[in-house]
Amino acid sequence: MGVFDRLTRGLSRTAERLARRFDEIAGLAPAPSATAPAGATVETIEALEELLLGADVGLGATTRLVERVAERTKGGQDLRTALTDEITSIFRGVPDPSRRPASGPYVVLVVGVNGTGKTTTVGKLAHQARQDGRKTLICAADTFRAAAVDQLQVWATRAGVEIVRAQEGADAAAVVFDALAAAQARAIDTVFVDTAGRLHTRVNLMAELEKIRRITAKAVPGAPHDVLLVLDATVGQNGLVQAREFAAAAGVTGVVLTKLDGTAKGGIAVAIAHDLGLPIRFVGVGESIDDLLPFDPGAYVDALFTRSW
Ligand SMILES: Nc1nc2c(ncn2[C@@H]2O[C@H](COP(=O)(O)OP(=O)(O)O)[C@@H](O)[C@H]2O)c(=O)[nH]1
Ligand SMILES: [Mg+2]
Repeated sequence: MGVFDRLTRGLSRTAERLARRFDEIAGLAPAPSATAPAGATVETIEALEELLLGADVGLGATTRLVERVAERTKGGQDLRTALTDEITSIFRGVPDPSRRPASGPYVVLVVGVNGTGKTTTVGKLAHQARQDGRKTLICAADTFRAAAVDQLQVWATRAGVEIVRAQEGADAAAVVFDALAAAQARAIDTVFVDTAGRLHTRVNLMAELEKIRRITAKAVPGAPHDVLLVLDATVGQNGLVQAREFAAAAGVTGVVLTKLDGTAKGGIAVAIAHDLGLPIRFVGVGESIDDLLPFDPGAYVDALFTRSW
């Protein structure tokens, strides 16, 4: 199955909720004619607003979308084109700060609260990197729970990549330093660091992530090249609150939106781009090793709106 088909399948719950109702709403909007002037009616716009909020697009993005869609339909554009264009432009308006180093390892920190899918995502990313022919290492910096290191070990074996791990309770930043030293000594191309999602307090966690960042920069100048925040799509708008906190402490450069397959509220992707100004880099559409897809705004919008039902 191609990437687009897999995205479509992953988004099917959201699409079902959105597309059917959208078709009804679009059906309410009369085509402009000599007697009926162009422009969606107030009822149509209100129904659209309700639909977007229900799909977790969020208040800010929804307000922008309905205003612009109303304008465009006044100009004679059809509702579907207006909406899909405007959603795509929200994604395209977000700068992507990620960069690959000219030399030395490309270092990616993976952060986020417990249960969002960090460890799974590190496994999937490592698998992709290895498939692309990169020499890949993963680092188990979630030292808070022994089970977390064991879980990452399983993914390392599955993906066929090296792992640097330490004992439970070891200093996470020290493990990262060791991993980066090993990566440089072994001419590794890509390093993914799995971090803790919970410590004794949230303040401790943020302090630890800051320390990991500092150590990373010390070990590999210019690193981390990416800090990926893993957000669980099923959590909805609460994810945005988490995201702001992590973005401030960890210098997040992009988002991985997981569990899109398990929610009808995949509109959260739009809220992330609009409210946080962060690019969505990958989406998780299942628990298997290849259930991670690069995020493409056009494909996302197509998967949601341009299917025939
Ligand atoms: N359906 C689905 N489940 C996922 C996805 N990503 C992760 N999971 C599941 O979410 C749970 C928590 O994942 P884990 O990687 O341990 O989260 P962590 O605590 O952030 O490291 C596990 O049961 C994963 O299999 C996804 O994209 N789709
Ligand atoms: Mg984990």
